[in-house]
Amino acid sequence: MTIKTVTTQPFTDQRPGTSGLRKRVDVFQQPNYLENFVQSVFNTLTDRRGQTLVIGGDGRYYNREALQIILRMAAANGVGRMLVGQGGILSTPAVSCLIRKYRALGGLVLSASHNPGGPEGDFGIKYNVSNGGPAPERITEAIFQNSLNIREYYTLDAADIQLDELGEQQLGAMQVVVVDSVADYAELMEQLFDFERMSQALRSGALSIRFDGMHAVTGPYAHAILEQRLGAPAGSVIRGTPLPDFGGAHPDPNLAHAQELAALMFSPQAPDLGAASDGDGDRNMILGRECYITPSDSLAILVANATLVPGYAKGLAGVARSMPTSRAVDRVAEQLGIECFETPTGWKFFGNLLDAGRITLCGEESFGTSSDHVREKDGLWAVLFWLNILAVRQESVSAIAHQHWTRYGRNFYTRHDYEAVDAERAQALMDALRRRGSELVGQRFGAFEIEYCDDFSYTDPIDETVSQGQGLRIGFSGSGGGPRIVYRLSGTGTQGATLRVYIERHEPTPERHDQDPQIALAELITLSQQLAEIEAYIGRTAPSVIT
Ligand code: G16
Repeated sequence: MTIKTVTTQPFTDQRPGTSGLRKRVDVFQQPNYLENFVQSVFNTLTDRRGQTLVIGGDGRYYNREALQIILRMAAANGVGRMLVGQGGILSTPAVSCLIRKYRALGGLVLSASHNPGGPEGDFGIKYNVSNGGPAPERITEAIFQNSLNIREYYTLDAADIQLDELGEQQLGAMQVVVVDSVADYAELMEQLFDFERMSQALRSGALSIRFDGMHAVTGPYAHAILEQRLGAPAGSVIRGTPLPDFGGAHPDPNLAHAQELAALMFSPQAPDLGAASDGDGDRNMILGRECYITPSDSLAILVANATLVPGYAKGLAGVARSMPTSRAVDRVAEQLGIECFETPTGWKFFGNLLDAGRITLCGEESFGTSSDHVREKDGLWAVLFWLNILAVRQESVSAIAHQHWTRYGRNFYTRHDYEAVDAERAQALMDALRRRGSELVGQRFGAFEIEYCDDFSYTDPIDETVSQGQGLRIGFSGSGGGPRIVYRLSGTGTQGATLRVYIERHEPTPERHDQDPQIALAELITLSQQLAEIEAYIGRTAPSVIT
């Protein structure tokens, strides 16, 4: 088979964001757009010849076409072997698992995560390195620089690979192995969790679960693990078939987009545990009967209960959270006497700490939690972790959360997103707030006095890479770290800009733990709008999404 060299022109907008390159489908469908980015990845991988790569996606619209294009280009670029998920399907944590297990050079994830799919929706591509985690900034930046100068790409004149047939096929000199999308991942889960105990509880009816696959990638994983291996009754997994447009819904596991599940969990028919995962299976949402657990609290509770789970029975080396995530986990780490790191938003920032064995569990407010078993956040892992805790403690999710808050206090937390706003206006808002930072310190607003205002900068403790401009933090004086408001512009949106405002305050008094967070945080929410002059800059009087 002959290798074809195709002449191309650079696109100027291929800088990866928080998690790879995400654009609207029609942007990716422009002639040479995907090819340019993929060739830029291969050009950056100077040691790719003869190596193994993993590839799979969340099944969204354009997944299969993109896969065939990338496979041909991989063969033309000298890759030795490609492991592909059957039907082109692999969840993000499964890609991470396969890269590690088969010692691959890296992998490509085709997904725009929780963003909507379909011809009018979004598509995305992300490169993961040999530890199984997202490429660090120095690599994504090298890919971007390459994309600005690209003049040609390489491909093969070859027929499509049969993506649905398990086993080996040949594409030019490259071997393509279509692998079972679920098997290796399920095996890894069995090593970490007490499957026997969970299975007994689920089969006897002592424990019940409803898992919402949101018509995205985790459906097949959840059917196989929760229903077939653990014996949860059929129907425990809803919306379990991946669809190219996710059934027309947002595959975003939060109360706004998993409405059927949320309604069930606040009804008399609620099972013990309700959970959902996103487009590519790395996010999770946890609910109990009449009880929603914020991702920040979920991380803190998993850390506090980790030794109940076989894979973590020896205890944790340390933990980490992204900066805007609530500080609930910090309190648990302090009591356990382990290190707690604060990193910028983006899973890639946990990679070095995990590789160095400094942390075992980590998480983010954006519905992401995971451990050192892979180098991605892992939705189903978090659900199994909760199931394992419930099977051991035999208490409700709500009781576990309330006991946790009684011991550590409750970090009331909310995130207000102002989506699809004018990008220049949003940047102007951030610049103005940054400029005013020093004059705000010491000012009092009602009961709140500003103690610090800074632009978060992170120095990686392992390789000392510095990442600046990671979000504006306004901290108020008070006990338990003091209330806090954080402002950031999202790095994953595809339309205009999204302003994220994260609001948090610690409440030590148990009698006040049952308040609605929007009420418990009402004054700070108003203050967050005033301090940044949100209406004046972006013309919005209320957020588009509240989580
Ligand atoms: C990605 C990243 C996460 C990040 C999230 C939100 O998640 O992997 O680390 O927290 O985006 O980022 P931003 O606030 O910049 O939009 P996912 O699930 O979208 O891949």
